[in-house]
Amino acid sequence: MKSLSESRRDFLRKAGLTFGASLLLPKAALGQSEAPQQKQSEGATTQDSGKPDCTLHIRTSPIEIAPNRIVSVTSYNGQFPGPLLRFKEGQLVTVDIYNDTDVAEQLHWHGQKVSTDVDGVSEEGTPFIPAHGKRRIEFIPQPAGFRFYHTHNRAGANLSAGQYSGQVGPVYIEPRSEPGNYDRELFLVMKEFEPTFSRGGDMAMDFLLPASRVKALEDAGESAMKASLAKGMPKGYEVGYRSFTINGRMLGHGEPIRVKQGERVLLHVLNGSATEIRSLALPGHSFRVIALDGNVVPNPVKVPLLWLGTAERISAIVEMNHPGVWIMGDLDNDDRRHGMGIVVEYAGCSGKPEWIAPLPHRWNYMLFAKPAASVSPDGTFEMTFAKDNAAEEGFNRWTINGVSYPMTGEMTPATFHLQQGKRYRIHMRNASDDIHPIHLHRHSFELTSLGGKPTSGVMKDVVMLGGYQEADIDFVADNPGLTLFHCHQQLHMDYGFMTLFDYRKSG
Ligand SMILES: [Cu+2]
Repeated sequence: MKSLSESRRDFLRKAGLTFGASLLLPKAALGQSEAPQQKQSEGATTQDSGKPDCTLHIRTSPIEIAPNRIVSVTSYNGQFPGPLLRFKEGQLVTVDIYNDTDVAEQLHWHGQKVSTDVDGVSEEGTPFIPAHGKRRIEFIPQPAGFRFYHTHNRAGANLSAGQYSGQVGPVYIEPRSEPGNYDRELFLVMKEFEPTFSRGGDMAMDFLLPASRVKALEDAGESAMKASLAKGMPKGYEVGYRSFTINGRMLGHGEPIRVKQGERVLLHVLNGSATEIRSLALPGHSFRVIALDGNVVPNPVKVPLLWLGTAERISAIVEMNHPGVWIMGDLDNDDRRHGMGIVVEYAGCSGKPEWIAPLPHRWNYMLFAKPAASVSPDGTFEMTFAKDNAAEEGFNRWTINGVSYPMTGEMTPATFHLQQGKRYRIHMRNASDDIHPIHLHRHSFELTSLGGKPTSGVMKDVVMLGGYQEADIDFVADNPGLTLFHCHQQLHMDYGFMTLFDYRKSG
């Protein structure tokens, strides 16, 4: 039998890649030829000649998620997930992006501190990669850690567009010095396929700590929903999926992760979903969380299971000390049975993979934090998020402070104005029962308060804000230009849940 890494290498070779790396790498392979070469000039202009460090082709292609179960999606280089891109922190890279589809595209470098010209977001003014056209970009990868790339097109009612497609790929930016307490690393991308609309309303999920809700937000949200339903309005559309995958294969249909007793495996887990919150457990094992969204946490502790909002990443070390053949999978029985899992097989063990549901455990970002620090920001923005049930042709319309971002795809003036170098706080209030994975572009932010409890030291670029909850995030305005802020749930961002910050380079 081939190992996972060998089989993926075969796959990559067959896919005709010009670069890329296996998603499963022995530690010894880190920093080898996959990493882009160092460039001489950091201030180089974007010229179209010369060899790029990597090439991405956006194209429609069949993806086999299980034997004879083939979905047709827009992908990167004809594969799912897109190739793992390994960059070196601070070393300029050149990327050629070809768009072989009929639709203009945007490729967003999620979690990176890049310019608006490169970020891959039309709302910030990044040029589109034209249909059947090409764009060459250059940027300095930063900060170090686990990032990813994905499309930033609006999908609206089109379930083959935006992140419903297969346009998701991992990025690892190697730090100048690698923390070394593991034997090998493994990238896992969780992603659903074959989306469909439903009108049932999503089930409320309630796994976040602290659990404290704000009564005023709850009253406002519940009464708005009651009033809408009383007028005979059905609930707004939600998205469900027929198939579920890790690294593009349904549970039981990919190569197992083969491990040895005593091995310490560093998992880099990405929730690549367009709309879903995911969880992950491995029976009899725990996860020592060392980084959230690629940023090293101050307090790396063990937890029995992981929760990830859309676009969140968790890097965690699993010590393989419980031999057997296990299903590492999502806690949701239905989703796991429809594919959201991967088999972990110890050397010398055989038999049917076993799933044992973990004991209930709630997810609390503050477990990984430092004690609260009293830092006062230079300015605070108040934001309240609300839902107009089914108000936009059957879709829920989303607002920030009562304003819905225009759905035309055109550039709009920024709502929030900043000054370079200042530290800002966003006080977020969720007047809906949905959990929102809130994302800020081109900056990392620090969690400073969750559910009314102060905290510090956890740096992220996406944070889940619970139903009727409030939270504070702080960021330093250190990357001038238009900066998009939005919910990462595709249906929410596409129907208004976005706004823009702006500030100029000073001096
Ligand atoms: Cu949302």
